[in-house]
Parts: sequence; C-alpha cells; structure tokens
Amino acid sequence: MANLCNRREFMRSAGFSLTGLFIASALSCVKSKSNNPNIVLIYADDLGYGDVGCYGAKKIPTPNIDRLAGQGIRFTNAHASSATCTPSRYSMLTGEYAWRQEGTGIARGNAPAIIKPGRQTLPLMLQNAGYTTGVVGKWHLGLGPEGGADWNGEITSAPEDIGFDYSFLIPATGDRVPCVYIESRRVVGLDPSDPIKVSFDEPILEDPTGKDHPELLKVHPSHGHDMTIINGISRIGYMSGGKAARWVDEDMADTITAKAVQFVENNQDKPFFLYFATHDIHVPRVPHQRFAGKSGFGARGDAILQFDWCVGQVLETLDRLKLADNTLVIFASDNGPVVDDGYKDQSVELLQDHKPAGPLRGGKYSAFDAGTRIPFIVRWPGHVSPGESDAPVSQIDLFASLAKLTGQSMPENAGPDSMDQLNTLLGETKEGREYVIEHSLNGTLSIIKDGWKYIEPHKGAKMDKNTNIELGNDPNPQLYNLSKDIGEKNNLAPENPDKVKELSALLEKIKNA
Ligand code: NG6
Ligand code: CA
Repeated sequence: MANLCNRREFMRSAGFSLTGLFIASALSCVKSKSNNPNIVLIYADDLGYGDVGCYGAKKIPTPNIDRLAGQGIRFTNAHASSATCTPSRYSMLTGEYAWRQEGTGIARGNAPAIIKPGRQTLPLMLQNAGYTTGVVGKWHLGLGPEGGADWNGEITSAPEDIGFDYSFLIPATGDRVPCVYIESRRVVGLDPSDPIKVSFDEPILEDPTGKDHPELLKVHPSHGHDMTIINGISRIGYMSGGKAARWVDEDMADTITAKAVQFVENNQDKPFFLYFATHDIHVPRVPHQRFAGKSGFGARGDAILQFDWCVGQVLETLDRLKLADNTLVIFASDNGPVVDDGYKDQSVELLQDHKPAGPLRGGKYSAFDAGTRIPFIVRWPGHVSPGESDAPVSQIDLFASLAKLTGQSMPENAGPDSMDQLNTLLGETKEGREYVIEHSLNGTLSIIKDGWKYIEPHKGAKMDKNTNIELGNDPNPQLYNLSKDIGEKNNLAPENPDKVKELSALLEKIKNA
C-alpha cells in the first residue's frame, strides 16, 4: 500500500481502480502518513571525493554507486560538517555544529553517549513524523551514561534513547575496542561467563597486544593500533573477555548489510528511516575474500569494491520490494580520504594513479577541502530529476530539510545550525546554502561563500606525519578562489584583504551565534 501513496501511483490507481480501492488507498495514506517517502541514508566512512567512478575514479569499479548517481543528483560541492567521524555524525544527527560543544572530538571506544537522551535529533523528529527508525553499522557517538556503557548488561543512553527504534551497532570504529556488535542495547552473542572488560588507559593484558606479540598479527600497524589483538589485528584500546561475541572483520560488511536489508524487509509496509553507516572504507581494511586482492589497489581499493557491493544490496532490496520509487536515498561520507590510517595494508604501495581526493587538496583531518567535501547523491525516482548540482550543500542541513520534507516543524532549540535546504537537495534550485562551514581535526574552521574559501589562521602542524596529509593550518589567513582553483593552490589572502575581512567577520558572527 505504501506505493499507492506515491502521488503518481496514487493518481494511476485512482484512474484505473474501483471507487472502493480508491477510498481504501486514500484512507491508508491518511492513517499511516505514508505519503512521506521512506528515507535511506547510506553513510560511508572515509570515502573520498575521488574514490568512486561517478566522481572520476577510473580503475576501481563502483557500478552500484554509479547507478545511484545516474538515477539521482550528483552533488559536486557537498560537505560533511567535520573532517573526522564523531563530530561529523554529531552535527548531522543534532543539527548543531560539533565545534560548539566540548567532548565531540574522535570518541574513544568506551566514551559515554555524546548525544544525551532528551536531545532533539534527526531520528527523533522522523519518529514523531510516524517513521520507524533504525541505525545499522558504525555509531562512534559514545554509549552509556557517564562512566561508559555496561557491556555485560543493558546499554542505556543508546540510540534507542535519542530516536532510533532499532539499532545494530559497531560501537565505535573497526579499529577500536570493544570489537563486538550491539543489537537493541545488548552485545550480540555474549557468554555471561566470559564478561567483557574495556580500557583505554590502564592496559588489560589478559589478551596479547600487537606491541608485544607482532608475530600473532595478520595486519601490522604503521602507527598506533598496537594494543589488544582481536582476530589477528591489533586495535586502539584494551579488551578482554567476550570471546564468543567478537566480530570477524572479514564478515563485517556481510553482517551489517544483512541487518540493513532485514530492517527494510521488516518495515516495508510503513514509512521507515534507515541510517546505514558502513565500516568501509575505514581501517582496518580486511574485506571478505570475495573482495580481498581483487581491486589491484591494495586493501583500500578492495574495501571500495566491498562498500559498493553493500550499496548494491540495499538498492536491490528496494527494487525487489518495489520500494525504490517511494524511497529517498541519500548517499554520503563522514569525512574525506586517508590512505595510511594506521595499518600496513598495501594501500600506499598499490595506490598507483588512483586519487582518493580527486582534484582536492588535503584529506581526512584537513582544513583543505578534501577533509569535508565528499561524494553526495540524492535519489528519489519521480521526484528528483537525475542530473548534477554544484550547489553548496552541508550535512548539517539534513535535519531541517527532512523535517520540511515530512511536514514537521523544527521543535524549539532543535538543530540550531540546520537550515531547510530541501529544494536544493531535491534539485529544484541550485542556489544552496549561503555559506558552508568546514571543521578540521585540530579545530580550524573555514568558510566557503560565493566560491571563495577562507581558512582561519591556526598555529597547528602543517602536515600530519602519520598519515602524510596536509592539515591546512597556517598561522596566517588563507583565501582560495575555489571556482577557479579547486585544488587550493594559490593563497589569495595577501592581495584580497577586503574578502578576508568579510569572510572572517562572517565566520566570527556564526561562531558567536
Ligand atoms: C585516529 C586513529 C585513526 C582513526 C581515527 C578515527 C591513530 C594513530 N589514528 O586517532 O586510525 O581511527 O582516529 O577515524 O590512532 S574516524 O573516521 O572514526 O574519525
Ligand atoms: Ca570517518
């Protein structure tokens, strides 16, 4: 019945069917509010602007993502709110820039919930709009009350407390303990006689570490990542117990994709919101043997193949269940690309001419554009005309824009930085946001407006030695004309003091808002 509520389908059914059916479908629309489309947000991890075919990658095939782009709008100037995971996700789900709040940097694996119960969130708004809401995959926004989650009991201050009806989680990241899944507040497959302990301070040395036992490793760290070994891979943080519950990295994409597909199947008759946040293509990159060694570009290339497969599974499910026409699919990444993010996985050696950031400068962590400018695709057949948009877009606006889409007014104090950009997202205008704010690892803020980008002065390191990424810091102001210089090569600040003044003043105003 959901499909009948799509306007076109509805008209067709009205024209061809009996009056009874017409009335039944009309009533059903009122009752379930199902003229709101389903919403699927596919959120990649560390996928760069140049990593997929439809954004210019030539040799790593991504047919499913390319198909999505062909059927939707491919945005060329869309941004995550930050250049790392936790603040990006915080901003997207709350509609508040993470840099306004302490404690929103890259979260430890045992961090307490960063978005506290009681907050207005994007999923809560959709729940109020009648959606069944689910999150599957990477969380990395902390779990549990102050002091952290009870890994051996029921996890409170979980996604269920901020608007999700269902959750199946990688609690933090693939490279951080605890390396177990959590489904609906409980660790999956936990044997109570083998309780989980997690520490990010004092070592727990019940299990071997990568530092002391490199001979046990199947992937070796290049920097950090030398603590507890799980599944032959040493991680960030210490963990003991929970042996039966530990994940197998090679199966992770299959496991979470199956859960995402199941969520769609279970909720096909009502409006649903699925936030599918993949582990790929974050480290450790240990794809299934179907993909391992298949790209010719090392583990990072293989992870892109695997990620594209995950996307394909979700799209096929929508097709199979005849939901595609009534589902708004949004595809994005949480931050830009990194090649060596802590493991020797051949991604550097086999990178060849692949350009993870495409024409952009910098990468994950950076104030340069590759930090936050990401692939961003919106598909809604019959409502969104396929094409391309260079409108300035920020993920901070998903909250207010989806509220508009679903007929919800933003509650007071909700999403203070989120603006309704629905018309831009649906391709009705290419105007986009008046300005876009970027936020780097070390907190440098930048602002893009009218094709110009201003990076505020920062005394931080210019280069991240571990990842070999230019962080974009400079003690002097930087100004780039992105419309002519997308690679941020020519700093025009010295000869354009007025522009610098205008943009720095606007940035200050937004900071103090
Ligand atoms: C860094 C990790 C990196 C990655 C990142 C978070 C080290 C040396 N580096 O601190 O490997 O885990 O945090 O990535 O530990 S994110 O995409 O989740 O933000
Ligand atoms: Ca990330």
